[in-house]
Amino acid sequence: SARTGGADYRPMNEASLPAYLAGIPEVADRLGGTSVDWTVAEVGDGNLNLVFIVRGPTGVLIVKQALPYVRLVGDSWPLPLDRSYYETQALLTQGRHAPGLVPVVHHFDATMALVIMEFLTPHVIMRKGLIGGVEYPRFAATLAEFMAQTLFKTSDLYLPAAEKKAQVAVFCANTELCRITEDLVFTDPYRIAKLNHWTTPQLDDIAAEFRVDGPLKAAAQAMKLKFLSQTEALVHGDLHSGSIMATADDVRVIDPEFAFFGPMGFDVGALIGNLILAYLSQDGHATAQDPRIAYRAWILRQIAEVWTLFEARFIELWNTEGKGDAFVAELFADDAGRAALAVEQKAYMRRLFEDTLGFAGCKMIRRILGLAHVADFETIADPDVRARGERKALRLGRRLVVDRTRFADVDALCAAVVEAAKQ
Ligand code: SR1
Ligand code: MG
Repeated sequence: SARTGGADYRPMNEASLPAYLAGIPEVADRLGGTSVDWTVAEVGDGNLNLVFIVRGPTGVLIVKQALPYVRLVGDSWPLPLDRSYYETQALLTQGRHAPGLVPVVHHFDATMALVIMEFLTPHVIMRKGLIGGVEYPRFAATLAEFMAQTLFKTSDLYLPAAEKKAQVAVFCANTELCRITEDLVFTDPYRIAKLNHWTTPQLDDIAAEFRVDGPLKAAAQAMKLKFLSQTEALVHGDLHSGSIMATADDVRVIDPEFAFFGPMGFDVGALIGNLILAYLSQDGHATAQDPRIAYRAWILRQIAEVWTLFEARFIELWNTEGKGDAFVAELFADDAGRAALAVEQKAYMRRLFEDTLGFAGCKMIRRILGLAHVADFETIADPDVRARGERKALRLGRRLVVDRTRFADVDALCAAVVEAAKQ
């Protein structure tokens, strides 16, 4: 790797980490005591990295270290350690634009491809909460704010051209992580691929159908072209419910190792697509005591609110802080200019909404037919219930990708989710 690793890189373990951390004074100070007082637990359950919780007498920290391969698959799939650098850069940029909405970075070690950050407690991964039927009152407002701030303020609507180009340059070599998305999200689900799998033969027919579905394959590749070519803003790159940690009154976005300058709709679509997966999997988590009727309605409201609040905040930022080299503010200072700008803004948000739907559909399909699945469905023990939900998600995902320009608004999207669930 160009930015990380080297001869001294070694993967940490629970036994070796304390001695290493003792050599970083500001970290040792936060933990308090000495290394013998610290307890370490490796808790990583993601697809790529090691994650440790380190507890000391006066502090608790998260240590996240990149492995030189994909943890989910093993060392047969090498992966650059540089993702740790990109994650750190993204956390710092997001933290500047959306303070308090991402974990604070305390230390980055390029050689060890390791970042030490704030331990969030008593937060839980939101996907687990969605499976458990937990409502998060701050979710929609926080994610709308996070996306509006981070996407708007890394775009040409806010940044001077030279600064935007300099930032693009920082992230432009996160190519291997982008490559994972390019293959796993946009291509593999539509062909026979070694890593594809699904959890029941009940999906064999629909998987085969998708592999010969010309309109779907063309539309998914059109979304892939946007992903490849639109350098719109610094996107998180993996903004699903497993990248969010929440409590009743605090919501944070974690894990931006897939960050790069790409289409804004990729983040908004990932989020909404994963909310739809949560909605369509509720049959598998309902019980006689809790049929999840009210909870489904809550998820649906989050889909509508995330989009509505995001759209309103983005336009507000554009009107109040639109000082970038695109849509030079000076040109729109009079009444006629303001009216013309409002028309352009409406068209911009409409295009972003359509991108959001297309990316949401791609993300839903890949989580059922591709390599990396989601616990929302994987934890449903009954294969019939699971397959029924997954089929609904696949059918709706297809509709979002192929018919993304036909949805009038977010209410039409919500209506389609309700309709899909009934089928
Ligand atoms: C090989 S990595 C598989 C997936 O895990 C991450 O969370 C990303 O979504 C990636 O596509
Ligand atoms: Mg992740």
